[in-house]
Amino acid sequence: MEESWSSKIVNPYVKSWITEFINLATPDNVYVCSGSNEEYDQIASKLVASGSLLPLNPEKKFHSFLARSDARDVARVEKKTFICAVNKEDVGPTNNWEDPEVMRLKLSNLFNGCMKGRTLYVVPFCMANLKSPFALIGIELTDSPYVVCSMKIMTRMGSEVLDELGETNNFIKCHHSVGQPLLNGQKDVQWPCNPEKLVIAHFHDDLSIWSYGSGYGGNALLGKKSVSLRIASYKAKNEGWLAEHMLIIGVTNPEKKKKYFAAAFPSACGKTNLAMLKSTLPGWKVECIGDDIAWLRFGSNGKLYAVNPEYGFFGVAPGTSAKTNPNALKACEKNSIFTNVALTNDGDVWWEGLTECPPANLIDWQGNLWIKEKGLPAAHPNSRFTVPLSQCPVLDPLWDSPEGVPISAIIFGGRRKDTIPLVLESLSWRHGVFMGAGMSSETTSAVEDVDVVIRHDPFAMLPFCGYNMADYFRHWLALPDIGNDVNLPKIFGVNWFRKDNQGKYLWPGFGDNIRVLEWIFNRTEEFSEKSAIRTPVGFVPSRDFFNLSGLQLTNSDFKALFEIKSNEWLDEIHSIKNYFEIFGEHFPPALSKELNRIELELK
Ligand code: GTP
Ligand code: SPV
Ligand code: MN
Repeated sequence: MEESWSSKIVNPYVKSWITEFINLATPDNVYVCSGSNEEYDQIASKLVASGSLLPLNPEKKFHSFLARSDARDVARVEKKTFICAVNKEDVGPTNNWEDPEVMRLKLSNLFNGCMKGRTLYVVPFCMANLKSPFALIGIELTDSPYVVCSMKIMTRMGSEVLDELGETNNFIKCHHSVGQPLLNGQKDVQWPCNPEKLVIAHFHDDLSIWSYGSGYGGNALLGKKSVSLRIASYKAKNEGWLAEHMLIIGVTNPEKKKKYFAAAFPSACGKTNLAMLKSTLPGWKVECIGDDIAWLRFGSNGKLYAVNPEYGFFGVAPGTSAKTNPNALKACEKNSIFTNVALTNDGDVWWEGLTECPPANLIDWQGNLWIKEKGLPAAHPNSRFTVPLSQCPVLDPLWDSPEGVPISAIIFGGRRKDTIPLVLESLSWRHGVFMGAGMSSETTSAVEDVDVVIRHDPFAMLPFCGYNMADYFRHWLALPDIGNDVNLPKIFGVNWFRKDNQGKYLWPGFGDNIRVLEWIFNRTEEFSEKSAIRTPVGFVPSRDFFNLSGLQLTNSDFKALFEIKSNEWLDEIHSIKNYFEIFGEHFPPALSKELNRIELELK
């Protein structure tokens, strides 16, 4: 067994790292992934044979599968996500901290023998184009074949990555186990996991990641949140760039002029939808580069350039329909893995919002006949599709560009029923950073869907910033000093979710969000003095410069969408002020100044 895996690994650092890990986790077999399509099919077939994957009807969803997770393993678990550094201060008040030595001891106990009865897969992957100056190589050691298949879709995975790595030790060490060893020939379950012992740890000292107990999403596909946000943001701070929870789009106007925007919204607040927007305005076009993560660096011309480090979409299924996001539906017609959606009796998938009426004889996400009257959803609210980026019908021609695309606007957004207008433009870079730092968003409790709680989520990075968030604010404030001949993007805020007194959304959203993009586009041009009105909290559109053609929006709705109410904003500022206090001495005074300015102007 040993010869076969070690003959595929020439890099001495990788070899000794794997050897050490084998001694700890004691898998029965070791397999080095080549990343080929044949290999994907072989692993998927094994998962089908064991009942972990269900092949869908190829006439409905070609070469695609349904996975049903354990009901206790359905989403990221923030409470069990840790950043480990010697000083608690380096991690800040928004992260769970653990001492590296304490955590290493805990992990060595957890991982001891954890792969008994299983195969250890060695998954070499690269975030961003292999030839890009942004590229970051990782190797994930995992005992989950579902993770292997997902990593093949979500990252550039396989032998070329090892070739590119050569003999260097410049790679992120990712360790992952579902935490359920199979002892004495014990039979496997459909979705092995160990939720009671779940832990996802990130280390500042060697940038390694250790994830135990979950097979789901960001907990287990370590290239995504763990490498590309938590570890990357920490590296970015030290190296003068940014790793952000942002989509990237190209926007073309009727004159065929094109600009690129990046937008940060918290989880389940509309990134995938905006990333694939189908314009309702003639002549305007949006093309997609990424829907979740952006890495941004200054080019030699002083502009910020962005790449999407990912290779696939891991998108929220519920709510995705021919009306809201036709491009996502097209993307997942083939070569897709669906997790925790419902199954139709002709071997297709279904989720809430896909069609108005659910089809008859649905099997719910847990594999039982769905009974509508019980009032439970057929698909889990966090059910997802995993599809290759290349299948997006509106993929931007520069999606794989090693240098990335120049960003003209950065957009922050959240889900807020009041206070925040449809769109705002920051008054300055510093005010823009304040807008990001002061972001908050509603989280609807997944099942009951009643309690609306607002949580502060700076830059939509609350669960993903790999170091002290206040130092992250400082990093953003310092960007004008990092870029030479600085040509920074303008910063905007958006809110698609403002409601009227009856609790109805004031804004149609989705394809009509192009109207907001149009205004932003035009505001990034030079000729823009008349198109906005200055308020203490930013510029809002002048009515004549905001395109409402073809929309049935009343005067009072327009007013309600854009209104800045001083009483609401004073409450908002008060809440932000209280929140900022958790950061103590790390907090940058520039943001306090900005806050005081707004407060004074509002009074
Ligand atoms: P993550 O993948 O978790 O990071 O989520 P995301 O930010 O990509 O969110 P996504 O685009 O998947 O949207 C989440 C939910 O918001 C879905 O139920 C959408 O239907 C809904 N949504 C997205 N855009 C709009 C909009 O413009 N208006 C309204 N009302 N709902 C929207
Ligand atoms: C998010 O929660 O922001 C996601 C899904 O994109 S996961 O990859 O599971 O983190
Ligand atoms: Mn996300």
